[in-house]
Amino acid sequence: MSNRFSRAVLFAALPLSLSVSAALAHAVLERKEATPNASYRGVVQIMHGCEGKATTRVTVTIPEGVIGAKPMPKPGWQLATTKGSYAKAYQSFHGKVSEGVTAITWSGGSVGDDEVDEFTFFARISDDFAPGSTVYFPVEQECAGAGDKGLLAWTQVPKAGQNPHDLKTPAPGVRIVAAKAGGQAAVAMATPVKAGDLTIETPWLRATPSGAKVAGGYVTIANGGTQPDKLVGASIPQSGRGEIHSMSTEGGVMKMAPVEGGLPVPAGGHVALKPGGFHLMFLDLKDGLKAGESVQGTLVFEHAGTVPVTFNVAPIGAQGPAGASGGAEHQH
Ligand SMILES: [Cu+2]
Repeated sequence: MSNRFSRAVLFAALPLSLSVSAALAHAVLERKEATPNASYRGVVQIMHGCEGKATTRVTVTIPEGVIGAKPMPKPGWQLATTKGSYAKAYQSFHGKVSEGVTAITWSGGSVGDDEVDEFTFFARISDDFAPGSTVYFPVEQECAGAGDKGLLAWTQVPKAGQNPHDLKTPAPGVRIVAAKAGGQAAVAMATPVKAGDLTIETPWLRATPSGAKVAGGYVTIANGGTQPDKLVGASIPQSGRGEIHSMSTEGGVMKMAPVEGGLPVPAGGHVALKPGGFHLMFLDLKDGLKAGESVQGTLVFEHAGTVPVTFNVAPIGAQGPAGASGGAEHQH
């Protein structure tokens, strides 16, 4: 695609109020959405040079909360990385990480003003980013021989309430979206937790709308032993009180009620807490639950005692845990 053609397309597509330079001069990221707790393939696209001169250096800054960044080498370009400490430790596949690559530079090559090129890195978006937020990757672009016009800093981040289109040199942004249930970017399924004879599978919570005071929780508990047990309680830090509820339909109206004396987990059997049936109900919510988060909580059993579990938070209204395969869902 020639530069002339791309300009014509951009002019047709953009509102007239945009300044020509801001509209045409972006360094952009190819993928504009990412999921917390998942890897992200960042592709910085350089759409043209500076003042007609070729681009000879591209530097991308890896923001706090984006971890384990690794650049892809590029033939004809030298690669350099800056490493540093993160502001805090983040959970990764192999335990906590507290340092890593904070900037990547490709230099020594050339992208003509009438050419486009791409610079790729991989990184992991930590769960510090909530769905709905935007993470910015500032980019510096340098063109040899363009004098003081030869450095373009795509580093401006909109302030709260500011229209990103008002920025002259905006940093490329990536919108954080919740993992889709069943989607390939979904939160990794937690491995089942063993507690004595009990196996606790896929504890999950439903995200709450802002201001909500209650949240539903779901889990499947299997009992491989010869003694029955009972689920008698549950807790998460965001809630003042956890209860176990049943749900039934009476005269066409859904009713739920606390399960008196605990929910039996029969010897050699299992009990499934799921939308429309038995569920955990977390009351007196102090904080909302956001999709994509994981929440450390507990389940309390009459015999197995208090068992720590990690609840994954699925989107508002979800009928199953994030990352569940379709076959895991039962209709009722
Ligand atoms: Cu309930």
